[in-house]
Amino acid sequence: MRLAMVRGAMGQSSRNGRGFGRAGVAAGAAALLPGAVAAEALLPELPVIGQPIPGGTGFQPPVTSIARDLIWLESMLMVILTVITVFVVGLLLYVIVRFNSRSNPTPARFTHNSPLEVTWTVVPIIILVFIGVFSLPILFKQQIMPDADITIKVTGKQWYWTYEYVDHDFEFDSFMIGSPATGGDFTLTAETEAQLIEAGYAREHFLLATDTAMVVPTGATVVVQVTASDVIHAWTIPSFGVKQDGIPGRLAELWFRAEQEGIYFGQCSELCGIAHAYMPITVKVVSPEDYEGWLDRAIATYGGTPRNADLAAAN
Ligand SMILES: [Cu+2]
Repeated sequence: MRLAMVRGAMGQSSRNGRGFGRAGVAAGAAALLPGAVAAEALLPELPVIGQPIPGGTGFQPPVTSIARDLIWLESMLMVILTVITVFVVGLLLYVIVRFNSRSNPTPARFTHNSPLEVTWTVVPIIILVFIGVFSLPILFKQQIMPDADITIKVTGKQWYWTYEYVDHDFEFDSFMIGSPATGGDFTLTAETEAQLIEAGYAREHFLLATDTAMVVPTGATVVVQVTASDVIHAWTIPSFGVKQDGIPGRLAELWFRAEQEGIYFGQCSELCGIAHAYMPITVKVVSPEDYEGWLDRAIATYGGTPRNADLAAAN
């Protein structure tokens, strides 16, 4: 386990054109990657919308049609299951009071009641069909991939995420701010807090904010291919209503179309080892213009294929 952690923290040194060992730059905000800062620094300040709140029990604000569908379905199911629960508890109470040995000393001896048996078979079937009529279209909407405007391959690793913008041939890693890769030790030190603020987050975003974020524009259909390189991880953004296991050797897909600019957090949702709690997910949803600017800077920073290369190849 220890070996794996060291590898996770140090194995990035020569990738993505960053020619320095990460574990070596453990000092202050400088530990945040210059490349990452260059690509993201020029983005406008964004409100944090998708984050957990202390004591919260509801859903995070939905910003995709998938998330709204899920919340609607959950509310509808809650009504059905409340009615059923109240009905069953009422029946139990009625039986306890009306048919105990004191109030009903001589019990009836019959064993079958065909109309009753048909009813308790048919009514649940009707309830399940009714639920299926609403839940199956929502399930198919999630699972049938629309044509993608942007395709991003996400790979879960012990314990960070790699985002590959496959349309432009570049990738970058995303580490939690405060993890060893950013010079931290998984605790909220003054240094980590300074890094959070430097990167545009606040103290409360410790354990959620990452050094680099996945950046997508509003209104675009984003297809995310989720996989893993070592053990099973799971990629999720609650505000988007998406969650998908990343399984080594398999490529699963999810999609979303985010409607509101802002910062959205998620966390690895499959127990994946000792630092499972320290591989959060940050997605920045920006305007299409800001996305274009970020994309150009990211291509330059991470060594992707410049966008005019497609035109040149076509000529
Ligand atoms: Cu994980």
